[in-house]
Amino acid sequence: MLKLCGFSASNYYNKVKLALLEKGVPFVEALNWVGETDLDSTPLGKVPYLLTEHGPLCESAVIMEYVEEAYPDHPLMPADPFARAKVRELNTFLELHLELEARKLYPQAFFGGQVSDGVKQKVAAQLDKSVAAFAQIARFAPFVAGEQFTVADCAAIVHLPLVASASKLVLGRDVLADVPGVRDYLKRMAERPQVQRINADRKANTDLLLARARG
Ligand SMILES: N[C@@H](CCC(=O)N[C@@H](CS)C(=O)NCC(=O)O)C(=O)O
Repeated sequence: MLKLCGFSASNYYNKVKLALLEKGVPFVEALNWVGETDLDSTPLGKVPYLLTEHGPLCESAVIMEYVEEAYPDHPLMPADPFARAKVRELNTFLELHLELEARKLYPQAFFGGQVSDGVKQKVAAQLDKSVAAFAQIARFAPFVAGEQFTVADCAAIVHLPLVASASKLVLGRDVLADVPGVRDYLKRMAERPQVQRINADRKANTDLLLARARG
């Protein structure tokens, strides 16, 4: 049985967990906080990582591809090569250009730290560009890449709320507020039972994380 390691407050962990739930792939979870990971399985100490019958895998994009190939039922990728590429394109925008940029704000947004004014200015400028570009390619019709629920939805559902809240908390404005369709999309996705499970686990695990941080 697959074992997903990490913690449910992590958006990258939740992206993989959502894919497993949506596909109906059986798995168990192991709670491993940052700093308590098995470095033979995840050499950079990042979560999530996945223990398979063949050995460990880390990096969520790689794990997503493995799960998709090893468990082809309930596909989260279109069959057509070009449509598959468009899903990967959206995924890259979501992770490289939006989430990784917004992540620079997380220390102040969520962990009681401070981000310098210089960093804030640079992140704001980059996010404005990236959000406009993302808005150009996102479909929300009804899913982020079009008619099919895909791996890009797994990414959008976990990353977009963080981009919105981190920017609102640190920059004073939600950089996604003017993207047409995004709010309704997230509301629609939040009605999916699998997303409800992710969100309930995330809230419970975030309480634990904050209690640990307080000592
Ligand atoms: N590129 C990695 C990013 C995962 C990641 O950044 N996870 C965070 C938790 S949300 C983490 O483990 N942070 C600890 C660290 O970077 O040392 C992936 O896609 O799996």
